Amino acid sequence: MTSVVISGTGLYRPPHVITNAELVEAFNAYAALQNEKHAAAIAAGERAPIVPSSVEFIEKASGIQRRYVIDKEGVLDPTRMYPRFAERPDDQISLMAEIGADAARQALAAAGKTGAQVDMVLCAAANMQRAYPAMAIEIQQAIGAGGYGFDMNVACSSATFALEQAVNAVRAGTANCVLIVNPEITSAHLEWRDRDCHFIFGDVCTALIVERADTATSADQWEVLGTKLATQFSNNIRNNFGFMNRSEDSDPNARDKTFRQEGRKIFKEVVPMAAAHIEGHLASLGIEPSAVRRYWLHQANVGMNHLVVKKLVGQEAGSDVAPLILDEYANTASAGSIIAFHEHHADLPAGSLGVVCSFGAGYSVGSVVVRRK
Ligand code: CO8
Repeated sequence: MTSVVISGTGLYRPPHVITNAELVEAFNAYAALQNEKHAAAIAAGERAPIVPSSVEFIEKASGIQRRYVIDKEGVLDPTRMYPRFAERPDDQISLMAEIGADAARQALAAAGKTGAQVDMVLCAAANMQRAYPAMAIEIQQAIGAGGYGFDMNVACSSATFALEQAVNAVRAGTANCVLIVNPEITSAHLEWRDRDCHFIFGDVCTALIVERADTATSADQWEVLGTKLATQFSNNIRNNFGFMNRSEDSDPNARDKTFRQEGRKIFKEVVPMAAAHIEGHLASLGIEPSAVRRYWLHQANVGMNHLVVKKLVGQEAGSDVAPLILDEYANTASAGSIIAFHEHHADLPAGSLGVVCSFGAGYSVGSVVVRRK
């Protein structure tokens, strides 16, 4: 079987940071404005007041300290509470493709490849800017790649699901060098006016180069030993935004047209699902969970990651075993586990085993077992 490696990674980090203190200040200003506007209805008991948010809650419940965003001003404007992006003409590169191409160029440089050597581009993310033409094809053009490209969406598991498609394509000989990008502009589909989830997400874009081991020249190669994907239907993470909204005569600004979740239920259901998935995948490869040097896990909640690793290795594992990037980046949907891999793999010696694992909406779980060459 053709040996396949991850030979380069890239990371686009947006220019603006929002701290929890700034976020809570904006949310509480929004709440005060709304409560003032609806004071009569609130006094009459017809409407519940908006309860303020708190930095302490956010840090204790999630582990998130701050997040990067492409536009800060719109998000923190209490009369707006979502980012402001200028509409671009059709002859200008789209925002998703622009940050995708930026991360892609970094991954190409790390892998020692040119855009022209890429023959498959996967744009894998939790939301797409438009239906068509595919952002992947726009990125293909921007970097001068050949072959073909397409967009794919498996929410927070988009990157690991794309990794399996890339590995299979290289093994089957339908591609030699695959670029995966995960442009996650979560700020555009997060409901910043909802206290239960306004702190959760951040913007970012990651990129990976996946290629035949016999063509790879990078000093930093990770052989893919196996990939395993699973899905199981759940309504606990949902977004009803879609192309049929107009025909349904539904309100485009209704709460269900942005991200919403049942955070407690997800926590309870997804932790055992992810741990069992990883354990089963490792067992199929004859690997004990304790033999894995590093777990690069999906970054949604610090407690979730601690519990997944504890179920696997039977003890509290520190950040050396399962690095956290959540404190700095928040949840970046499909990019989270890839940021963890990008930032925390260089110190490991040849032969080290690692697992990249995502879990999220669908539900979906994807794991990729790798070994440093
Ligand atoms: N400030 C102060 N208090 C608050 C706040 C706040 N901001 N929010 C809630 N509270 C209060 C609640 O009102 C509640 O009060 P009470 O006990 O009086 O009723 C109390 O705090 C506890 O609330 P919760 O039970 O909701 O709090 P939790 O401890 O469960 O923490 C979390 C909430 C952090 C959301 C936690 O449940 C969690 O992280 N769960 C897992 C979430 C997760 O993994 N989600 C995955 C979603 S992402 C994904 O898969 C990708 C989707 C596609 C991307 C979309 C991009 C936009």
